Amino acid sequence: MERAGCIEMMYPELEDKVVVTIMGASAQELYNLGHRENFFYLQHAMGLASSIGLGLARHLPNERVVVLDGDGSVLMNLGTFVTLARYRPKNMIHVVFDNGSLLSTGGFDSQTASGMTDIAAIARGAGIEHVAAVATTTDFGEAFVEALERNDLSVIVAKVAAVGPEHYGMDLHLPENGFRFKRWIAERKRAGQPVTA
Ligand SMILES: Cc1ncc(C[n+]2csc(CCOP(=O)(O)OP(=O)(O)O)c2C)c(N)n1
Repeated sequence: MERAGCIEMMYPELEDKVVVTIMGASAQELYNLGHRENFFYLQHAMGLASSIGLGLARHLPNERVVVLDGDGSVLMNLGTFVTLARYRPKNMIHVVFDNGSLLSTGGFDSQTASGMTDIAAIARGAGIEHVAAVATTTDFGEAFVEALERNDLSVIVAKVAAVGPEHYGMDLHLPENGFRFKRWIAERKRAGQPVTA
């Protein structure tokens, strides 16, 4: 299974969600489908997409937050699962694309390539109840639909091939993306989403 196909499958559902991605290939593959103002591509801060997602989910309880993460990134911030389990944001879906690789910076193996490290097991062990481990596009689609229907924190660990986009390059730098993303959230609030902060 390829991540690009999974993201393409998710794309129509992401229209009205608060979306945070890691940098590199995941960001590029989503961007290539067509940027939307509700997409935030977290550059540089490797590992922290789910932490930002958690903050957004708690701040915006009436929005659904979808985080697109990678194995290398999540391995740099394993404590995130413990914090997610503790706060259990019902409105957050955390997708970890596990390609066993640090693909965006040259394709070096990550620790999951060894077969020893099981990210889904780590998430379960941290106390997260709804964790799906999938390896086919059909199972991914089903897990994502179930997560959308569930009113609870969901983690999906998707085993994908270590392949990425042919070209990297987004005409949207971090500050501009950040300002526009913030504005999208503010406009949603003005349009009637209750504010809790
Ligand atoms: C703290 C830190 N270390 C290293 C990097 C460089 N870096 C950017 S993306 C990346 C690989 C990310 O791997 P993964 O999350 O598995 O996603 P993939 O690239 O495989 O899609 C690395 C090492 C960084 N941005 N920040």
